[in-house]
Order: sequence, then structure tokens, then C-alpha cells
Amino acid sequence: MRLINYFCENVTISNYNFVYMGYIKAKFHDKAEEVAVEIKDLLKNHGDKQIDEVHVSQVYQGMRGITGLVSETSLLDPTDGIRFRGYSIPELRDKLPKVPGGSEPLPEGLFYLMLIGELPSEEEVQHISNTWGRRSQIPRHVFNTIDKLPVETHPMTQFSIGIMAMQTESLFAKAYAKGISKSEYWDYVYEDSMNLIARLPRLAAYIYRRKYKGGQHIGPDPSLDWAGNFAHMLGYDDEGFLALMRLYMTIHADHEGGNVSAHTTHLVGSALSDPYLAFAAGMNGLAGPLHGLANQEVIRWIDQMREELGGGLPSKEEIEQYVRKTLAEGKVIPGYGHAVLRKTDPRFTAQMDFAKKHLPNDELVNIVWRVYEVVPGILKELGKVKNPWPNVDAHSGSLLVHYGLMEYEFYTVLFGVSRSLGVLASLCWDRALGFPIERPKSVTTQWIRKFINGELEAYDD
Ligand code: AMX
Repeated sequence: MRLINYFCENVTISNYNFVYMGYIKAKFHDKAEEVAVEIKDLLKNHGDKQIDEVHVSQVYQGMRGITGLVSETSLLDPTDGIRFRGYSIPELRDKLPKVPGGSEPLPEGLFYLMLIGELPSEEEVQHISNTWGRRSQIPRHVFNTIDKLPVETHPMTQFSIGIMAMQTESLFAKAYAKGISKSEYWDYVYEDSMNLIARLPRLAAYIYRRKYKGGQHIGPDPSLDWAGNFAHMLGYDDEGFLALMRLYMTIHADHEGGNVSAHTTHLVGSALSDPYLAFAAGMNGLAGPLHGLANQEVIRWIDQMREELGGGLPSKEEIEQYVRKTLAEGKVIPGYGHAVLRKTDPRFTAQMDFAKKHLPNDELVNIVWRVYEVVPGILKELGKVKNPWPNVDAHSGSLLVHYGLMEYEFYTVLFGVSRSLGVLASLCWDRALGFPIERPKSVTTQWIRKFINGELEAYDD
């Protein structure tokens, strides 16, 4: 029999796995056991039920629309947008615990929701904040590794290298090398994930201060929450910026399992690469301009437009001309379009809401809003763009610039720190549910030609 007192760090029970198991971990383990039983039943009774059919076009076009993955932490609806365990972004902003007197949710609460599947209490959020605070130390060799890179190295490259340098700390890799049972994998992946999330703000802040602030680093403030402390270590103590970081870290955390950063982390983790290796791989995907790098591209694109037009708030006609010029040059309009969404991204709307409340007269923010009035109509005209509406990246940079974080090459690192919450919670679920190595089938064009001509059968297995 298992006797778990969730509120004790050290529980006295017969199963040795539960001894010294923290409250969140024990609760996660229980939830995962329930879901594992449910999945076993689903597979036994409905394993043959067809969930999708695959068309030749999808095989060539980025597997778009193929249902082929399970990711428990969030689900993306093309029109409603992202829901984390069933909760929309406006609901999360309302229901998740906040700092006293604060207006934005604490990302610790979202992590709890994604991991456990329930809204957390204030105490539970505090517990996670404290745990991450305690685990945030980074070994010196990680900073030394970063210091060896040319300072002009892109912050995302430094971030990825820093995560890889931290892989020396992987408890999963050490335990696997010693030899552990499959049933224990989740435990070490959980510990690595918690340690990694705890350390990322410090790593990111180190990179920022090294590259842009002459290496004048700022120590953590243990009285602050995870996102607040991150803002502090970056060098921004304005209450508005702290609130923005809490919102930013919440809304960028997860976008179901098929996007490049989430899918890559899941895929690499499926080979039993430890969380450091898997997350670094995901970050290399986030660093692509069609994915997370789009946030820097948006500000760069607007800066170039302003430069060409001589500054100030451009008119709608001027923006239209610039959009058409960008398209004529064979480039995409950064911050617009999405592989799944078919409406304005609720993450864009949440940031717009924040801006209307806190900085309605900011010029750059007003340019972003004017671009929003112009771009969808033009993209619709093209006839090929499936989603002409803005995504999360169209708005985020303008808010950061307002508070003084002008160095747009760093923006994707902020996205990456937030994304750790979703993809690492998901990785814990992957190992707890014993998901196998991922290995879809690929074919050649010659094979497809023969298949179309009826010379070959589709693969069955
Ligand atoms: N500007 C110009 N053309 C665009 C466009 C945009 N914003 N979005 C899509 N298109 C084009 C595509 O390039 C494609 O053209 P092609 O047929 O000549 O190659 C055509 O429209 C069809 O594309 P789609 O099916 O609508 O989009 P997709 O699923 O292939 O790609 C995305 C999705 C996000 C990569 C694409 O919309 C894009 O490049 N957007 C700009 C970059 C961006 O904002 N990325 C961030 C996305 C959110 C995130 O991950 N952080």
C-alpha cells in the first residue's frame, strides 16, 4: 500500500521510490499512473480505430494536419487558439495565482497545470517557486564555456551551447549509465527537468549581460518568483516589466506537441537522450526564423520600415507599400501566418490587452496595431496564405522595447526560457507513460509514383 503525504518532502512509505519524493513529484507520479492505465485500456480496446488518413500532399507538405502525436500539456484549436489542460489564455490570466497585488499569472502555476492537469493553489505555486529558487545554481564551467565564445555569437547559439554544457549535470544520463529500470526513467527525467527550468533564467541572463551590458552580471533575488527574478537578473526591476515577464513566460510556454521546438524535444527525448540534450535540440529549432526567431524579425522588419520612411508613426498607406515591397522581394511578413491557427492568435490578443492597459500611447506598439490593420487584407489577396492573421511574435518585441530591452536578437532566448515549461513537462509525461522511440516511415518520390500507379501497396506497419 502506498501512503503519500503530499505536503511532506520526506514521506514514509514502503515503495522506495516514494521516499524523499517531493510533493509535486509524488502527485505527478499518481496522475501519470492513472493516465497510463487509461491509455492501456484505450490501446487494448480501440487500438485499431482509425484517427486520420494521410494524403500524398501532406507527406510532401510538412506533414501538416496529420494527427500523429500525443502531447498532454496543451491542445491547439485552429480558431480558438491554445488551451492548456482545457484553459484558454484569458481564463489562465484570471484563474492562475499571482504575486500579491499582481495582475498577471505566475508561470509556475501554468507549469503545475501542465504537469498535474489541475489548477494549482497559491501554496503549490509558492512550493514550485521555492523549489526552482533552490535549484538555480549553475556550475562554473557552463559560464566558462560561454565566455570562450565570441561575444557577437547569436544569443540563441550561446543559449543552446550553455544548455549543452550543463548536460554534465544530468541525473538521468548518470543513472542510465549505471543501469536503471525503465520504470525509473520518469523520476530522473523529472529531476533533470526541474533543475533545468530552475537554471535557465540565470543562464539566459548571463548571456544577456555578457553580450549587451559589458559582462556586469546581476545576482538573483531569492525573494522574487521565477519570472520576476529573471527580469531582475536581466537588469529590469520596473514593476511593469516584471508583470510583462510573468505574462510572457506564461503565454509562450506551450503550443501543443507538433511545433518545431516541442516536437524536436519530444523526438530527441524519445531516443532517451536526457532532458538537457533534448531541450537544447528543441532550442535549435526555436532559433529558426519561421519559428521562434520571428519575434526578432518583426522588430527588425519594423525598424527597417521606419528607417526607410524617416521615423515616426507611418500611415496605413505607407505600411501597405512596405508590406507589398517585402512580398515582392520574395520574403514573408514576420509575425503573420501559422501552420495550425486560422484566426488572430490569442497570445497576440493577450499582449495587445496588456499594452492597451499599460502602454497605449507607445509609438512602436501603435505601429504594431496599425500593421495589424493592414497586413491581413494583403495576405488574403495573395490567395495562398492559409492564415493571414498575426501570431504571438507580431506583438512581443514592441512590449520589450517599451521597457528598454531593445536588443532584439535576444528575444528568442526569452521565448526559449518560457518554452522549457511546456516541453519539459511534456517530456516528463513521455517518460512516465513509457512512450517509445519515435520513428515515422518515410518513402521516396519513386515509391510514391509506384504507389499512385498501383504497383505498390501502402505500408501497413
Ligand atoms: N508572409 C508571406 N507569405 C506567407 C506568410 C507570411 N506571413 N505566411 C505564409 N505565407 C506563404 C508561405 O510562405 C507559402 O508560400 P509558398 O507556397 O510560396 O511556399 C504559402 O503562404 C502557404 O503557407 P501556409 O500554408 O499558409 O503556411 P505554413 O503552414 O507553410 O507556414 C508559417 C506557417 C508560420 C511558417 C508561415 O505563416 C510564415 O512563414 N510566417 C512568417 C514567419 C512567422 O511569423 N513565424 C512564426 C510562427 C509562430 C511561431 O512558431 N513562433
